Amino acid sequence: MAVFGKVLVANRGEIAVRVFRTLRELGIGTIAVYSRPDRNAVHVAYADEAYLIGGGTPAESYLDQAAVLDAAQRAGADAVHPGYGFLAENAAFARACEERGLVWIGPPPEAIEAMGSKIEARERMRAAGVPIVPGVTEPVSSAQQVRRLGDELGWPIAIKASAGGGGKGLKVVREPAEAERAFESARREGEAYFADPAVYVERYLEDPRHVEVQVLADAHGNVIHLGERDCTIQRRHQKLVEETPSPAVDDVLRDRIGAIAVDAARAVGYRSAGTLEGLLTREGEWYFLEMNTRIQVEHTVTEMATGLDLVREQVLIAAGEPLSLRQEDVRIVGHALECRVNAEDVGNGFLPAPGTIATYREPAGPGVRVDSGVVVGSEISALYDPMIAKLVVHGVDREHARRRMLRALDEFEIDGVKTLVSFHKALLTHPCFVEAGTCHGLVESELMAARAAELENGRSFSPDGVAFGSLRETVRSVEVDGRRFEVRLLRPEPAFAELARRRRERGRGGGAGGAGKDAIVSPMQGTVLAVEVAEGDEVEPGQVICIVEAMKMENEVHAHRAGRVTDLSVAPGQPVKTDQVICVVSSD
Ligand code: MV4
Repeated sequence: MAVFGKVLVANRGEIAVRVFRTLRELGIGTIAVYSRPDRNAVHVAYADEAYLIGGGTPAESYLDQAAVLDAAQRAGADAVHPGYGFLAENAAFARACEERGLVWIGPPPEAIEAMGSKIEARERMRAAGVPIVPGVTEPVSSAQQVRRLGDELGWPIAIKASAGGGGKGLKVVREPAEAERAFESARREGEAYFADPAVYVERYLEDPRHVEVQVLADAHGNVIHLGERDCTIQRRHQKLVEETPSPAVDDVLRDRIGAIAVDAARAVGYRSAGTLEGLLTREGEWYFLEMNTRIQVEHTVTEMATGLDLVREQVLIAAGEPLSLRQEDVRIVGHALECRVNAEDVGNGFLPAPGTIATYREPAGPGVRVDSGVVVGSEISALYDPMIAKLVVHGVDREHARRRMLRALDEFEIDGVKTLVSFHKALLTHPCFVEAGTCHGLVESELMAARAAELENGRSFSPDGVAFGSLRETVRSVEVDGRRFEVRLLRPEPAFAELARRRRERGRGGGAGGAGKDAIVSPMQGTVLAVEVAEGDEVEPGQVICIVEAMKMENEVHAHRAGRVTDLSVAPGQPVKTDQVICVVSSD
């Protein structure tokens, strides 16, 4: 007998398909919901039944609680799985499900709430004996208080939005003089995006690794951990590559942070799958950052290394079953790596690159898993997250997994939209990744963008193994006398420094004649929030020119040199495009 008759998945894309697959294995009927632009989406075709939701805009559909609940009722669903994003960490929605007699496949609403406020989460964790990053467990109310805390904790410090999470609203404050602006900016962001201006302060840890622990808790008091995931490779707090085990965690440290995570889950009465995010310092200290009360994008690496199905555990836990294994039965085997294949333009600051998928061929073979929700003809819409697929591999050790990933990336064929496939080839062949460094700054470097552009038409493997910075390889098919040959063209590759310089010059040059490399351009499409200089001002290198808001984050645009501000062409409230000239800084 199946534990539920039918389950509705309140989500779209790869995670909806991912959850449906497990439901089907469990003999449970699958119900999809979809927005108008998603009528032809893969998750809709996969499910047994599908319901159109959202009278509002398509972007709001999957957030329309009443519409989702109505669909559940119409379909006769027994339970709701929220996936990640959208309503996954919405305590009110979890309660609304339960009030309508629908089982919520997730944690108790009280646990979602406790962890949703990052300040409350810090206080709860501190009280439970969980190590938190040194700092406050109450809201900070003035810039003066920020300065005092900086003197107390030691500079630099981090200001974070209490309702933010995942680094949204994070401000690094290097010295007292920066406190005022960072404090105001963090509060503004909190208020604008989360309707909560509360901020808190932590010591800023330099060059940490992002190490998170997966936990499972059932309704019978059993709590276990499934080891850690290392998500250090990120860009603007978006994870790009995840792996398990962490190259920086040994068995002793794993037991220690695992036990901390289990204590933390117990302290909030947790149930279901959850993740304790933390920072690991070079000294081997692990500090709690926040808890994600949902299934995460990167849960797949843990599945590969443990052989478990985390969604299956979630469903069975929600049905009241005990965990399928005990802590001593958990085995972490080999090494798993995940690359997020987003429709993004690396050459243009990782801007989402919507479009229609024209060619699509997924890699396969030993140790390869692809979780996706697209086919040829699928529309990658600007309305939703640009992730096309997650490419996950498993190998006997990290180097095996890395090479397997490169092989799989070489097999992945996607046309019609720009993707991160070449970027991942560039990153995984870079010595910093090979040596398991933190690679801070590398991801956003010109070098990575240049290398990714080169790899766009070539393979990451050369006959001599990993090619990096020597010969550039392109493969061409030719036919000679009725026989087909693959010809490998090997040409010397220009030095990175030179390539990077040329890219930079191209990027800046576009504007008005004469402005040339003295022009300050917007690094992204967004809205100008504040202009910190006036026409004619003398500025120092690094001084803030203006603040551009894009994708719920404030970004400072800096002067690249000392000089005088002229041709200032933006004002607060005004939209700006990528590479649009903001002003010119020239020395007379
Ligand atoms: C930090 C930090 C340093 N000190 N907090 C928060 C959410 C996550 N996405 C990144 N976050 C950070 N929080 C304090 N007190 C540095 C980061 C951070 C980071 C951490 C690990 C690996 C990569 C990172 C990239 C940017 C910021």
